[in-house]
Amino acid sequence: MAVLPILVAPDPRLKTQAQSVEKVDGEIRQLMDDMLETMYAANGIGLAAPQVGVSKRVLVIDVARDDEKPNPIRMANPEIVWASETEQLHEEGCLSLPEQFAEVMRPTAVRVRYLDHENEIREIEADEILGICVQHEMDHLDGTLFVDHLSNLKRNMILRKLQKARRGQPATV
Ligand code: GNR
Ligand code: NI
Repeated sequence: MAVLPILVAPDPRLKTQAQSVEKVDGEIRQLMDDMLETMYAANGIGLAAPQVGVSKRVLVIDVARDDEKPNPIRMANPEIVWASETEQLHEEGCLSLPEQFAEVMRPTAVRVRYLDHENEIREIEADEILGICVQHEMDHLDGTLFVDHLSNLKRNMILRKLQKARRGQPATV
């Protein structure tokens, strides 16, 4: 297992469409486990492979609270097979946009088909924070950040704040 560096915007690797996985093999399983370790170390509830510089359609999620037992979810090639008509606003953050938050409108619930860590096809219906998180992570696989759902004005405000916060900080890998 390994904690990997998390890319921060603006980085062109966060804007890139990720490639499907042919099969969930030992290498992808290792990537999933490294991503989980990285996500837990960063106190995140989800992480997508592009955030660690890997352009593959792989993501991990754990929305269990600190007082609950961990519930890691590993997905490759996730697809939304159904989305509710109703949408909801919810405040989002992103490890690649540190300390920035905004309300994003998304379907209230989705049904997702994916390959699990044993290369088995699975489907889950996700709502509440899990539904939001899985949609947020799947966006990363298409090079989309939560700020891309906002008005140009709000997006630019956040990106400028981020640049200002980073100015003078040492560059990271
Ligand atoms: O840790 C995270 N919290 C979060 C909160 C609200 C909506 C989405 C998220 S995902 C984020 C981790 C992350 O950046 N995943 O890509
Ligand atoms: Ni994110």
